[in-house]
Amino acid sequence: MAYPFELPELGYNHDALEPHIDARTMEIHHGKHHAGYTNNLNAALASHSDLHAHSVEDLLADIDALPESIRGAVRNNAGGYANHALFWSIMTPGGAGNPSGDLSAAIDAAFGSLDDFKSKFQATAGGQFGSGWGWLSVDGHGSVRCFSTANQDSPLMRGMTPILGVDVWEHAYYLNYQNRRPDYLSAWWNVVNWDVVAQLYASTQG
Ligand code: MN3
Repeated sequence: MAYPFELPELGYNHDALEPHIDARTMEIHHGKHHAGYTNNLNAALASHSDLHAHSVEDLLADIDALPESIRGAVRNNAGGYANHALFWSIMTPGGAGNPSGDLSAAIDAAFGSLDDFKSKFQATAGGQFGSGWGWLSVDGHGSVRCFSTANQDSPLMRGMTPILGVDVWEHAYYLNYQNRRPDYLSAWWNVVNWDVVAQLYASTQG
């Protein structure tokens, strides 16, 4: 996937994640916010044909190599493009599966147990000041790491591969939860597609 980037399909209806994420939030989030990042990313790259073959992952992993004139725009909008594409893909109506096999072992090794990971993840994402994301990412040694990033910054900018991410920008939850970010994060586990997360983890293991 490279320039021109296209808004990915959701893969489910706007109301499919209710009651945990409401249909209106999904409409605006996907159709306006994600579409905006997509359009702005393409606009930033339009006159830089030397970058048109690059994947969004490559752009983010090598962000410091980009021309200064577009670096900020690509950081924000390639991040927004990739983060949301992952976010939609790791959710499914009613959720799916539970960590098992290698992913389960990696989570246990890093955090002690799945419940301990969930607690840390919720505290980390809940504690991100202002807008950003909470992540489970795989580092260069194949270990899983939990941290948050500000704005649309991607774990790819730190040399890590995100496999689970939650959007904690207010646009992701405000209509339904207002200021109650912790309630949104607690409910969010109900729509996580662990089967996809496990596939993403497996794809990082040479
Ligand atoms: Mn968002």
